Amino acid sequence: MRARRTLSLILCCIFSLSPSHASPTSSISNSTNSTINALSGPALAVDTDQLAVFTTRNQQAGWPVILGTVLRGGPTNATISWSFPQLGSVLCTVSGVVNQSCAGPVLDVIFPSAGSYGVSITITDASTNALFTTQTFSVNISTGNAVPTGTRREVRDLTTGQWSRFVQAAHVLKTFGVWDHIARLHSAAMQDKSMERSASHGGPSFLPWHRAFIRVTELCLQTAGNDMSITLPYWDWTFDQPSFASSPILTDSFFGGNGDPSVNGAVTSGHFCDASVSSCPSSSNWPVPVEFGGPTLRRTFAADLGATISTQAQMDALTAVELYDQSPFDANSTAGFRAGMEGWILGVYGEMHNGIHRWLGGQFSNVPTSFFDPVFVAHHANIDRHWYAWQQAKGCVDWNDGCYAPIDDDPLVNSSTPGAAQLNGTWRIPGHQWSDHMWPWGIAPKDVATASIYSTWYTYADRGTLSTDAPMPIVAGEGAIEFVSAAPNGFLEHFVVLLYVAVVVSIAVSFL
Ligand SMILES: *[C@@H]1O[C@H](CO)[C@@H](O)[C@H](O)[C@H]1NC(C)=O
Ligand SMILES: *[C@@H]1O[C@H](CO)[C@@H](O)[C@H](O)[C@H]1NC(C)=O
Ligand SMILES: *[C@@H]1O[C@H](CO)[C@@H](O)[C@H](O)[C@H]1NC(C)=O
Ligand SMILES: *[C@@H]1O[C@H](CO)[C@@H](O)[C@H](O)[C@H]1NC(C)=O
Ligand SMILES: *[C@@H]1O[C@H](CO)[C@@H](O)[C@H](O)[C@H]1NC(C)=O
Ligand SMILES: *[C@@H]1O[C@H](CO)[C@@H](O)[C@H](O)[C@H]1NC(C)=O
Ligand SMILES: *[C@@H]1O[C@H](CO)[C@@H](O)[C@H](O)[C@H]1NC(C)=O
Ligand SMILES: *[C@@H]1O[C@H](CO)[C@@H](O)[C@H](O)[C@H]1NC(C)=O
Ligand SMILES: [Cu+2]
Repeated sequence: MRARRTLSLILCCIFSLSPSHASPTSSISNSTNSTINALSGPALAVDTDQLAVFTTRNQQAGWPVILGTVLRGGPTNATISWSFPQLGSVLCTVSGVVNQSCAGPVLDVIFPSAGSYGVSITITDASTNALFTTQTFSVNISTGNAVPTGTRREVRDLTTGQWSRFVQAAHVLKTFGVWDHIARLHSAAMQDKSMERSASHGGPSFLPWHRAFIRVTELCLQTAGNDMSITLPYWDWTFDQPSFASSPILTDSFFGGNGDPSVNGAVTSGHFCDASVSSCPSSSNWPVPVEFGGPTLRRTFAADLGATISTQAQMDALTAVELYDQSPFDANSTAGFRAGMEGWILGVYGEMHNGIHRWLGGQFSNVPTSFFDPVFVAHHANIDRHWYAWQQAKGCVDWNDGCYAPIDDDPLVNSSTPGAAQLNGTWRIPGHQWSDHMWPWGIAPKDVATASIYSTWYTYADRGTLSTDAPMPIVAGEGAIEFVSAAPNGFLEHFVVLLYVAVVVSIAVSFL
């Protein structure tokens, strides 16, 4: 007996209309307006009366540095141009769209090797071309991980101070456009699909792609909070079974509760909510772009009647699986740790990762919008924790012993593998094999799945291990409070024009 279930995904195809007035700016210089590293509040690269610039600190070579801006005053229609002299005519990922000219309020760029790189940013009035401000600063890129090994803890095990530093850092990223930049990338990763296997979901790279993705987020949170002790909290949701609906994680103490059906499912209280409703403090305002189901964060708990939450017994069974993945290496794989954890082996392990997304509803229930809900990082840190524990239990040091599949030149990938392409005479599923560059940053599974790498980045503390971690400022300075409230509402909309077309895709999920 096979039943069918349809998981609806809204795929936002992003067409960029890069502003035609965004021209190279190397001819403009104004040395009196160049300030290097005036730091206060979060660890900002620039912090002047006119402009604040966020830039990921402690990033290693080959990984993306995300840059975001807040203008204080200035033209309502501004042209924001960046240049990276040592990189030459480099392309950027602007507001989630790859390979754009480096213009716009938020973008990311990859510095290929370690060193100190100059960055200059010039802001002009788009209508008059009048200079508003120009700043230069440096970004220092390290050879490897430059952050002390962190400890990721269960949400409930954070101290009150740690939880509030995490919340505040998330709001700083929101203010600088960085959170939404990351969220748009998570959305755009859905575009690259072959046989429903995308760059990030429905295939072997599901686990390494998300490990890299949330690690970038973690470094941004540390920068925003000027605190290297900030780590991603994980949500051990099987622990909340059987009374999942009363999980304290889904209350105003942590990630907030259900949406209010009378206001279209908007979340109206807690740390991430719609401040146009009186029960939501203005400092908790968490707007979501309209094209991603905004303008508010929405949730509709258990509205998807088919959504189920896997149990601890199912999780225990899954973590005993020896094989990482197997043919056809997609959502139809009927065995293997990856497919089970993602939630495709329903009859044995339940819905795992997918079930949590569906049960919460709102933005979180659709892949292209899910990162706009901040609970994403705690959910995916938990998925990553289980993979990490699985790797450690098997003694994984690399792909050997079934620790990753498909490996490079894997004979299990052939002409009948869905979505396979013949490259240089070998059948491959691009973006998913051990050394393949994963979209969009070019980081490979081997860059995150080798024991010597991931075990030096962070470890996971068992649930119930109460934290005593002290803050570790990156630079001497105060908290980030100033930037949580300083940003004018809607400041992002003035600068970049993006057109989003929603395409509804259905993935048929078969289960026994
Ligand atoms: C540089 O800044 C000064 C001081 O505000 C201003 O007078 C001058 O016009 C600026 N130069 C350019 C080239 O915009
Ligand atoms: C971006 O450009 C680089 C270099 O031109 C190219 O190798 C890469 O495939 C491009 N990425 C995308 C997603 O188009
Ligand atoms: C901003 O200025 C540019 C150049 O003058 C113009 O084309 C564009 O329509 C303006 N955008 C807004 C939102 O005013
Ligand atoms: C920077 O430039 C702007 C616009 O030209 C000017 O109003 C401001 O005074 C300058 N700031 C400094 C510190 O020179
Ligand atoms: C980068 O390194 C240079 C020289 O080591 C140092 O002066 C500067 O403060 C550093 N910048 C940042 C943003 O850490
Ligand atoms: C899974 O198999 C079904 C047929 O059983 C097929 O229709 C579907 O396209 C397959 N999905 C993927 C992702 O290969
Ligand atoms: C392709 O690989 C699959 C899985 O390893 C295998 O079952 C199948 O027989 C192979 N097909 C061909 C044509 O080699
Ligand atoms: C293709 O194969 C040749 C011969 O084995 C090798 O030299 C070359 O590097 C390969 N190219 C790519 C892109 O893998
Ligand atoms: Cu997810």
